[in-house]
Amino acid sequence: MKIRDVVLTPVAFADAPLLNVMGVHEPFALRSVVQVVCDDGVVGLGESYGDAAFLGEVRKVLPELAGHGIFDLPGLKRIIARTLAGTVLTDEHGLIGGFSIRKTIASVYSLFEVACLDAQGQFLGRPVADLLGGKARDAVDFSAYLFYKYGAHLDADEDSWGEILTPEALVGSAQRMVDDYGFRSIKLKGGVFAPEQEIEGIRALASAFPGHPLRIDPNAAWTPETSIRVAAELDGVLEYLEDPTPGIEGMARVAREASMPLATNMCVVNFGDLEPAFRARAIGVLLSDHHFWGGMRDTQALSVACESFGVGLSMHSNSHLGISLAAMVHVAAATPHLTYACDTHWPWKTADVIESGVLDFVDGAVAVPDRPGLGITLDQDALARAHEDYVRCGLTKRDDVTYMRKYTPGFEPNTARW
Ligand code: GKR
Ligand code: MG
Repeated sequence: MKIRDVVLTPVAFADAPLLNVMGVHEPFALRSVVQVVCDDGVVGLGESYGDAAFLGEVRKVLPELAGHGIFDLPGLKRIIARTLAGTVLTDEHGLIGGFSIRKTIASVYSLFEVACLDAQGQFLGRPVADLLGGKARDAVDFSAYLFYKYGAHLDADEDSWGEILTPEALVGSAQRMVDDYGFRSIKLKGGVFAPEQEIEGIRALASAFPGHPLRIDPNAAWTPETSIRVAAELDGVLEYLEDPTPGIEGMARVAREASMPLATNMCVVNFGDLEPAFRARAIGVLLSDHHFWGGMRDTQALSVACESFGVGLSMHSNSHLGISLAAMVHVAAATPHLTYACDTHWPWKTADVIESGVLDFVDGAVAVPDRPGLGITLDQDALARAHEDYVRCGLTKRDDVTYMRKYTPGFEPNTARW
């Protein structure tokens, strides 16, 4: 089973004007889709970032892959490491931590690892979760991912969610997500308003949804002092407090005072960060993400490291489509030490590139597809439409800051600003 060809398709899909510490989501989110075509006609699928810098790295690797065996994943990693030697990929949205050669290689490798595992599974007639050691659970729990948001994009009509800027509107959006998907855990993306206002939002959610575990993630918008104060005010209310402040040292300072565990997808973003973070007892929960932690098997390795040091595991999300969701579900299912419901941006999108009906949410969870590979089918017409949207929208990178300045001239993103 060798790779005959790899087709890379940049795509865009409509996104809502969701607010975060860096600004506001643009009208389209960018992704990349790869089809790894094998010599017997099997096609493995992968999905990842779609910004020009990432696509540029992926394109360097493409000519090196023809003839490579899909079961030789260490060899695949060597090809990618050799081809990308010296490159440090930087995203500009600043929401998933620092940059390194290791993270660049891990991100590009992950895209192809997922596609090769999908192809392996189709060849063997087994779901990817089986190739990863088997299911530790039949369905994977996800959280309701709430955002403050504007009612409409610039020059556009109001979307179906409307404006979400008040505690009442937050509760309304949570109700819609809980009704439509059955989520239990609820996460609020913070770092948008002064902490007092966001505390009020969390309190409103706590009284509207008793018994639902709650989290807030301001993407390091607060100083350690503010974070300690917020942690005290939300004592007994949060299941975890995600990235309140920048850096391992700052997080460790907050962790010493906070009653709830601190979680991160910003200050621990590759294996080299584990030792300093664990030594400093900076975090109680790590948000894994196969897209930048080196794929599905390295995510499992990460989970073992976390378990060994008494650290819980959750899962980070960025705006994504169905291929990524399928990969998230398979790896989450095959990772015994996964201690919290995973994040997903799923409810915010209105289109996809895969055929529907496989990844449905029931009681907040997605059942692991039992078909071979990832268990999903690419919809070629939908892929073509998403590629046309990519070309038409003209975006080449995620830039929440510049878009925010069109709503609020002079807006300056700044972590630890409160
Ligand atoms: O979609 O705006 C967003 C999120 O803020 C995302 O970019 C983050 O990476 O969800 C992420 C997080 O947990 O930090
Ligand atoms: Mg986060």
